[in-house]
Amino acid sequence: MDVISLGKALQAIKAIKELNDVIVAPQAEGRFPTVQARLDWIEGQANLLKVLGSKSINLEDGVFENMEYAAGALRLKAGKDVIGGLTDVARTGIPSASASYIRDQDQPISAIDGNSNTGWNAGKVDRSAWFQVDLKEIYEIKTVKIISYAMSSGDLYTSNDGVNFTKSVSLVPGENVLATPISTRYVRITNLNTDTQWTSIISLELYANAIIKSYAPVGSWTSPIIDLGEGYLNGKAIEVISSISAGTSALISVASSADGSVFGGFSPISGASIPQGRYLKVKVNLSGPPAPDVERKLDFNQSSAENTFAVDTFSIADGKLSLKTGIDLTTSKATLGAGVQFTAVIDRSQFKSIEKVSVK
Ligand SMILES: [Ca+2]
Repeated sequence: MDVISLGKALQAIKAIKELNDVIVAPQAEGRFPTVQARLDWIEGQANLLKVLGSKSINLEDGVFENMEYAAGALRLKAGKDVIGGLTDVARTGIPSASASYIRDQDQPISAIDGNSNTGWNAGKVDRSAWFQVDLKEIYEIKTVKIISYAMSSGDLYTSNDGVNFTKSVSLVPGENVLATPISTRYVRITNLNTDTQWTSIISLELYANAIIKSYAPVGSWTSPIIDLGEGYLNGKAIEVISSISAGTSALISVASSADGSVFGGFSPISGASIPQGRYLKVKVNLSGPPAPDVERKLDFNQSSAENTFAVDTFSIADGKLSLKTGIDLTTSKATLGAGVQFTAVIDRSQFKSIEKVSVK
């Protein structure tokens, strides 16, 4: 993937070598009075030569830190998906349909456009017609809202491969709150019973918790060592042939070495000026926008690991986290005259004030 290209003298050096081969070759004898004159001429030509090509870097190789190569690009490493609030995931899906006839003005997209004045329409009664949405991810669908011109019932099929579909639930017009969420990537609606009316879907809404992709906030990629060749003269420029996603910052820097072993520090590319050396390494630092906040609810009832708090003698978590207003103390009992004496020790330093002491 040629995202980063080093404009340099490699091709030029090759050309010089070819030039040398020709000029020094036997058929060129006599053109120069001495070998030195011959070499002087070659040197002069080399100075006139311009860069003829470039050397590109394979982004799949190198050292990755919180970055990865995917879909032809360097990107920040994907993290754990963040679960968002309930949303109509059909709206961002890919709609399609099969029917013996579909009216030109009533294409599948119209069923998921959020507009109640438009719809997908098979144009006639067609019980075998189906409408489908590829949600592009597997979602847990909790509620299905379907509006048709005239349906009385329909069937919802699910699939994760878009090929093998299984009947999941029957639908009624309007809102269908599912007893058990349906886990699926593809949703297909068929057997729409529209009696004598056109088989159609004006609106299909599939409510599931949004899945928000998260990525490492920062990362870097360092290229393998780039050898500009034995005849290296000087690096001319580094060109970044790419686009950077909105919200992502990229810093590209270069380190150079004369021997391919000891490299200087990385310097950000500025204009056409790059560190000079036969061997180069390119480093890309990416940083993305802040990860979306995860919605978390804490109920302070010690019911789960996330909800478990270390409470001490004076604090309590029973649906809310609070300080105790009463402390039970261990007492000792002794006979005192005709009655009984209870004794307990209160550590006065633990309390701001003591309102009441009572014996149960
Ligand atoms: Ca619509």
